[in-house]
Amino acid sequence: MKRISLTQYLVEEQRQHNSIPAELRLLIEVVARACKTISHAVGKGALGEVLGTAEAENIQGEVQKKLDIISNEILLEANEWGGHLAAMASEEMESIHPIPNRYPKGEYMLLFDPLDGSSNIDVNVSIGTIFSVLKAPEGMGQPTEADFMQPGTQQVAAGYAVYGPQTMLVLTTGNGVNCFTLDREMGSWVLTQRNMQIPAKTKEFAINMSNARHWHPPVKRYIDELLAGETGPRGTNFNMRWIASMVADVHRILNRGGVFMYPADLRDTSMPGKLRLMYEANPMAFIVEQAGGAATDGKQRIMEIQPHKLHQRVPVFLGSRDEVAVVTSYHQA
Ligand code: AHM
Ligand code: MG
Repeated sequence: MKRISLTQYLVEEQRQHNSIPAELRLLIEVVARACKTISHAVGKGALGEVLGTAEAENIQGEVQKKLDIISNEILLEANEWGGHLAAMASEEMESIHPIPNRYPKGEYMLLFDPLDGSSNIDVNVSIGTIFSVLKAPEGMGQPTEADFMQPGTQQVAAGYAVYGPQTMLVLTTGNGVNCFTLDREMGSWVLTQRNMQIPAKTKEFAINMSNARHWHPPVKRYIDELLAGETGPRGTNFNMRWIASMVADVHRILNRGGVFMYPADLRDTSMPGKLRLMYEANPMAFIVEQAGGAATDGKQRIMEIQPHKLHQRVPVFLGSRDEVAVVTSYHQA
């Protein structure tokens, strides 16, 4: 098999479709390199003294794991000096991170969840990094949070790395979804799946069932129907998977279909749902749509939501098109 590296893929993509400007290509390569470093730290586990809890809490009041902080620093350091970025924002930092004055500034803005699936870090279950790239507004001066308030449709690239039995990078620049596997000996990303497609139909769903008593009626109705099996209204048996790492759940859905849900529930008042629009929902929605799937908040396309704050949370329903359509229609009924 002829091996195509991430660099070769990006260069050829740029030549054929002109869809990846050189600056964006370099930016993606830097992010991919940072993910390689994170993968290395994750792989060391206790031997690298990276497991366990740090003494800090993040902006959401969540206890930070050591690897949350290490991954955040790796991404910041890797991306600061390249000259492609105007600013960054991270799930782990309260406010945006402008590029320090000692470095040139570029025309892109990078957002990331440095280590998603934190509850799985210490138990050796797949975790990941999620990222999203926006263009800086024309004539932007000193970057502010307002510059980031762009709907997901404005993303120029999005991707995730999943640190599992294999480390993989899944990427879209708006021209389909491709998957690269990290060759750990060579230290390079090798194209292993082209043009990933999510089957429109599925018999598999993913939701944290322990929240069932708090769900709103449309979600309860939808899940009840799935659970009723072949004698119920859906006339078929559904299977359930819940990894509690969004990257790993989405990766499974990209490969064999399924529907992933993290709904708002009765406990939420000001902050609906758990997942963050800018670091989790938008990049995953872009990837899923580019793979022929769908992503809504129950009412509208996630990528059309106008953000109003950096750490905004949203309900998420994504994956196989037909199932997302059903659960979304129940919210409209
Ligand atoms: P995190 O960014 O703090 O790791 O939280 C996000 C994660 C998702 O990866 C996952 O889908 C969800 O939280 C799991 O939540 P729960 O523990 O409620 O099942
Ligand atoms: Mg996270």
